Amino acid sequence: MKSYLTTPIYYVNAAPHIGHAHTSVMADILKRNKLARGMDVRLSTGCDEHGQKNQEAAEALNLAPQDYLDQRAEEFQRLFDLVGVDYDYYVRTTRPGHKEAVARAEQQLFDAGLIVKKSYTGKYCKGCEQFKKESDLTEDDRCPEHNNIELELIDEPNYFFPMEPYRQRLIDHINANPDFVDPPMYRGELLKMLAEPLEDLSISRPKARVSLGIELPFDADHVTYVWFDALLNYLTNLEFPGGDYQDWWSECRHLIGKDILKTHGVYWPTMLMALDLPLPKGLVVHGHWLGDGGVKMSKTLGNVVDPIEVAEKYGVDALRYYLARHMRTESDSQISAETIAQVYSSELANKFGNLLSRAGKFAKARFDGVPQMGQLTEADEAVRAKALAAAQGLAKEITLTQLPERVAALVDAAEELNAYFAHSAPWDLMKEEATQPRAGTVVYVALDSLRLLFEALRQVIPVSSDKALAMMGVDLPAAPWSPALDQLQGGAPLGDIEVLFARVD
Ligand code: ME8
Repeated sequence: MKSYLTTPIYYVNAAPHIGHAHTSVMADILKRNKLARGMDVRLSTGCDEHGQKNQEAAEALNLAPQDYLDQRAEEFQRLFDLVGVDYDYYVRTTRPGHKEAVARAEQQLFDAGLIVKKSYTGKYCKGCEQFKKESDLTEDDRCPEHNNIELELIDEPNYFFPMEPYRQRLIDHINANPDFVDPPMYRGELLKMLAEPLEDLSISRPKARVSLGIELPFDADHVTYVWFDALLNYLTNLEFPGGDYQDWWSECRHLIGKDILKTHGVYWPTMLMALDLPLPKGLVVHGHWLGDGGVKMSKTLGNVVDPIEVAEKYGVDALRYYLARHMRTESDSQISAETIAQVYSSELANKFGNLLSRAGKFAKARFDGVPQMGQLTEADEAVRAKALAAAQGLAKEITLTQLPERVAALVDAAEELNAYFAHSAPWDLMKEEATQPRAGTVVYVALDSLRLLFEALRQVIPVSSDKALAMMGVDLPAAPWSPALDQLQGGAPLGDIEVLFARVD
């Protein structure tokens, strides 16, 4: 079975931040979950390179636009590589193949009379790269997403794509496909947006004002750079309209932050309908990370979390783990370097790392490898069952909404294993010959259950999990993965037991 996951393509007018790392890491985790279930998966992430914001950012640095874009695209790619995003497509909208496909799609709509030219007066938010209706604005006439940006009053000829003709069809589609938007809260929001007639979508700017875009094939004085360009990346990655794009397109889900629900839930489906193309399977929406104090991160407030800094200080897996464990899809969540460090130490180091180190070193020193498992007690069976059930939570399909609770179940199981190990005190049992086999059983149960938890954690923190499995001397599980107990072999050697999650001050 195929699956095609996409992330937004990010504006490159500034350095990548935690939000960009977030959606791409989440897509990566969903990809690993699908791979573990034996699916064939493709993942796209990358950059939205055109537009006014990017053009102005290049000008501010006195750089030629292409040089600026090349630098930023590399910087974003370095971040995705650093945080372990296993992407199949790294999108750059300046890629010639993308630009040609966008121009072809525009020509198709223009020829069908679905794009019209008219002069437009309105307020434009550079942050969103969108015109705003009065009803979109805050009381003091600002964009709710970009309070710090002055809206521009624009009066110029633009080409427009009228969306209203597709509104009812889209409502019907959403009603007929309950999982078109996940979680359902955003489905309600989307239907609310569709309750009123839809405006015409501006798809071009005069080249004289903004040059960083794709020239309209039917009017060389105008460029497209707005959503019409960006959204089509999801298709052009697949070499649309050629190749086997249909096989993947029919299995596409877009991961997005709640800020771009309208563009993905209204603009994009209406564009696809006009182009006579099927809609994606669905939208997977998440909330936003807020900085310390529950407010938007900003340099002035000093509450910005830099993903690269965090990854360098605490390790990539500290960051990935925190994102997976603490993001909520239906509300915003807070993040700070301090809370990442706390969770790293209280969960990754103290629960998973600690048990691996204690049980692993004990097994090596006293049993010269994996001990033999003897008769199981009720307590043994209970911790084993808990570990198995927690691992099974990641062998099933996960949604973004479920991810934090599935990870929490692994932590609970690890906590119980730690308590079991401490309470069973195998070091005491080793003192009498008669109870030594029992000590072996305890160590076996702890290690084998922990192995299961790390097999599950491979989807979230692949690098550390694979290291842990190597320390336990086991092969990485093959796909499709089906979690099972008793995969450690009594008498088998263990690898070197090293510190998995080093302490950080
Ligand atoms: O909107 N918390 O690009 P963008 C969580 N180019 N996620 C966040 C976040 C936060 N605080 N801030 C940003 C654009 N994100 C367009 C998209 S797609 C065809 C074109 C993530 O750079 C989240 O996924 O503003 C959000 O939707 C996206 O970055 C916006 O990125």
